[in-house]
Amino acid sequence: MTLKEFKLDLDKLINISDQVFLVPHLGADFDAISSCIAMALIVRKYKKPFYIILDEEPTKIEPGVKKIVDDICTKFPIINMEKYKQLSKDNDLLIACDVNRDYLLCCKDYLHGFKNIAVIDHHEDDNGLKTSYKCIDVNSSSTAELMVDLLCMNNIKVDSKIANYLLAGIYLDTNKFTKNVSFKTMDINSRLMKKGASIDFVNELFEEDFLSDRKVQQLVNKANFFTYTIALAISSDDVKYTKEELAKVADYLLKYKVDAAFAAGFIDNDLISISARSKGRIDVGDVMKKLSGGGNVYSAATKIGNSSIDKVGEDLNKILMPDFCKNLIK
Ligand SMILES: [Mn+2]
Repeated sequence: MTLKEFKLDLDKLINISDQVFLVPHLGADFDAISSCIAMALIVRKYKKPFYIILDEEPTKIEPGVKKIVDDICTKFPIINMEKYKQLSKDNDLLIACDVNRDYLLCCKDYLHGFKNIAVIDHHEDDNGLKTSYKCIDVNSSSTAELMVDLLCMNNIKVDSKIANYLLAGIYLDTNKFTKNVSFKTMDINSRLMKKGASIDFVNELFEEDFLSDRKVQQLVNKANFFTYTIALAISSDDVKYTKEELAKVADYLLKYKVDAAFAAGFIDNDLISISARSKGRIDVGDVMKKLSGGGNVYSAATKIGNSSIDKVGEDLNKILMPDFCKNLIK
């Protein structure tokens, strides 16, 4: 549905609900958290109780996101799942921001407890969240971009802080305005900057941790440009990465003359993750689907349990190898 239709539905849904819960995807990033905050501003207009559910260990939250959370927690109620279970009633509305897959929600086992569910997102719809109240725009750079429009439709003005958070969301999902950027994105950026958002502030949120960045660059060094258009970085068995670090490796590799980049490494004992990025000519979402993951043309990922790095590298190689090469090898 269009954003306008979604706004009308949201009007109705918030009005008929007793309380509203807002939830970002697991491993909340700038786009997800800023979208929740913007949505909270909209819900607040209706004078309904609302809560942002963030069920993550403080140490596991991305440092920049943690800064935002620490900053807003006095103004916006942020709760964990324990608290949600105490607060939950019959007539609750859940709004999922920057996510449309049930397994990416901390409340995935409690979805039956919500009277209604609404979704605003820019990721490909995989119908994981069963609801007809969905606004999914895969052409939008980010959910933050959609939220700025939705705030405007609701006549809600944001202060410079929240404008900065939304700009950080767009900055992240466009890999610093290098992909997925349309004139619309730039228009929204300009509107946020008019409200006081600044790239300096956003850059500070993006400051890298030295050790983590060294790890990222070490894996970048291992990248193998095994065809003319694809870069593939496979980590060794003894280093553990975060999903975000693998995403940074893939993002970084896109600066070279490649169409797509993949980074694979352990993110936990017995759990390997692959992060995939593309400039648009190769559909990495399609590639990741073949390894039970998902995503869109530009950005995708998967997790693989009980395997080895070598095996994952081989599988990925097989999928990526052009068919005429496969025939030669046979
Ligand atoms: Mn996003």
